[in-house]
Amino acid sequence: NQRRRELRSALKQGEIVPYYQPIVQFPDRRIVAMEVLARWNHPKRGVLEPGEFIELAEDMNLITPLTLELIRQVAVDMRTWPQDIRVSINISPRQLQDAALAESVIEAVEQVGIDPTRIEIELTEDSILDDYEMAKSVLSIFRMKGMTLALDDFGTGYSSLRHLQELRFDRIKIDRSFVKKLPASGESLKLIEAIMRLASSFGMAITSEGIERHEQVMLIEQQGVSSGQGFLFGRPMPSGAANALFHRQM
Ligand code: G
Ligand code: G
Ligand code: G
Ligand code: NA
Ligand code: MN
Repeated sequence: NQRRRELRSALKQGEIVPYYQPIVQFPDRRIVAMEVLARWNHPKRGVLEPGEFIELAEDMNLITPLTLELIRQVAVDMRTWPQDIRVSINISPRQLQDAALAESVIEAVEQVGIDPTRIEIELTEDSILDDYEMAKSVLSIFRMKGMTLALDDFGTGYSSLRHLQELRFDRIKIDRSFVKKLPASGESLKLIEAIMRLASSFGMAITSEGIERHEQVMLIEQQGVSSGQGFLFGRPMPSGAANALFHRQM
């Protein structure tokens, strides 16, 4: 149908672009990384969010070409960023079920010359469940290249503690639903505390998503969370705005 044709041509025309959301470290709130979030610069409908096209791209087997296209653009953008800034890239469940797809991501990274240790791969809990053994081996391919692994939206999915330990994630990203209820909710704070203890006993860092208020930062910092992301620090922005941000920080 028409949506499919449009998406296919959008990818060819360079209408799919990376937006960047800052990730800051605590306590100094310096930007240490950017999460890459896909956007569709639609000629008629304006800037479309992933909810409108990622699933379609998955259905059409276009998610890997889309990821590779983003990586190419990210590589160009990173050339003008400070050397120590890292990026976080989202990978779909389907991309974890096929070793060839992981290899092609790695190939793209090598081709464009990004240092793989500057890349973190973000995946959701559910993405490891379809074929756990396959997911495990695909993740080890990324790890061998020096990329780090983050478990996204933690606390909302179904992964078991055994998976968490076996897959050796470098980082857990606390889902924004936990942070949203702070500072009012003591229950949310307890959950964050528990996740924090779990992560540190497994040697994983924690990044909190969805930070919108200063009061939330203070509570989260007290828990020992090492970095955070949210509208308080910056919304997802196009590459020009990201560049300007680094210019100010330097
Ligand atoms: O960008 P937004 O802020 O609306 O992101 C919504 C969701 O879309 C995120 O949770 C993220 O997991 C997903 N997403 C964004 N960009 C990509 C991408 O390049 N690949 C995949 N697989 N998912 C993405
Ligand atoms: O939080 P941790 O101590 O693991 O951070 C290790 C390094 O990774 C930091 O020096 C910083 O450069 C980077 N970092 C911190 N948080 C994030 C994050 O959420 N995503 C990515 N890609 N890198 C991060
Ligand atoms: O799901 P994933 O963690 O990959 O998500 C990034 C999504 O979260 C994007 O859609 C982004 O716009 C959104 N997001 C990032 N920071 C905030 C925030 O502080 N508040 C809310 N409500 N959404 C946020
Ligand atoms: Na994500
Ligand atoms: Mn994320």
